[in-house]
Amino acid sequence: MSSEINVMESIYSENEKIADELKEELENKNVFSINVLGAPGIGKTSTLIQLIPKIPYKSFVIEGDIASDLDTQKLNALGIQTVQINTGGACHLDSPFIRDAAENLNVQDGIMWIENIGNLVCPAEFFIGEHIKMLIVGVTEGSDKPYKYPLAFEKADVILLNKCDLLPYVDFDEDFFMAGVRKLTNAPVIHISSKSGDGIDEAVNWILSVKK
Ligand SMILES: Nc1nc2c(ncn2[C@@H]2O[C@H](COP(=O)(O)OP(=O)(O)O)[C@@H](O)[C@H]2O)c(=O)[nH]1
Ligand SMILES: [Mg+2]
Repeated sequence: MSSEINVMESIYSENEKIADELKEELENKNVFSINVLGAPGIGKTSTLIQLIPKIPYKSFVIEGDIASDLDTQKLNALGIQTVQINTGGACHLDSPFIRDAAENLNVQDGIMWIENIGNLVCPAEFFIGEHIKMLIVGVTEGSDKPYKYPLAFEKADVILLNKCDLLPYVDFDEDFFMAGVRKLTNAPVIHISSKSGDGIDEAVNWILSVKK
């Protein structure tokens, strides 16, 4: 048992060490990095497609998926410089993956978006050199998610509540959701729809207000 703990501790600390170095390298290159977290299908790629054209800086995207390069194809077709990471099963991205991908993208002077593997558990646990974590949740997931997945909310610098165009059709208890969120964090919660584009300007303004 204790050797298991030691191995886990050394995996975490090696990841953290590389993440710290990577963050410094990114700052030297004037790159601001955003780690995008959220469940599968919640609209991470759709939100990037809405946000990126409205950001007055060059964007670089790292797409994390267990398999396939479908999102990368989609973004590249829109002229967004994107590189794919396939973890082959791992449930989160770690900093060595990101360091290699950033080198591959030759990032400089801009924003590096990292679409993490779709889930609300492991990606929240790993610092991967980012400046901020952007959590995307949705009205279709149910209002109990802050209660069930607290770490993702606690770690988020901003929370985008997506698919608000579907509010009339789903049972989403916003008061219950917000009460759960506010027990964990004071991070802003921005209502968006990546289908209609509602709320995207507010999200862009928030990102620009924190960008270094
Ligand atoms: N109605 C609605 N559908 C959305 C919205 N955002 C994403 N979707 C749809 O949800 C599905 C998954 O979106 P995607 O961006 O691929 O999610 P990801 O897996 O988190 O990257 C797609 O069919 C999108 O068109 C939204 O705000 N409203
Ligand atoms: Mg995606």
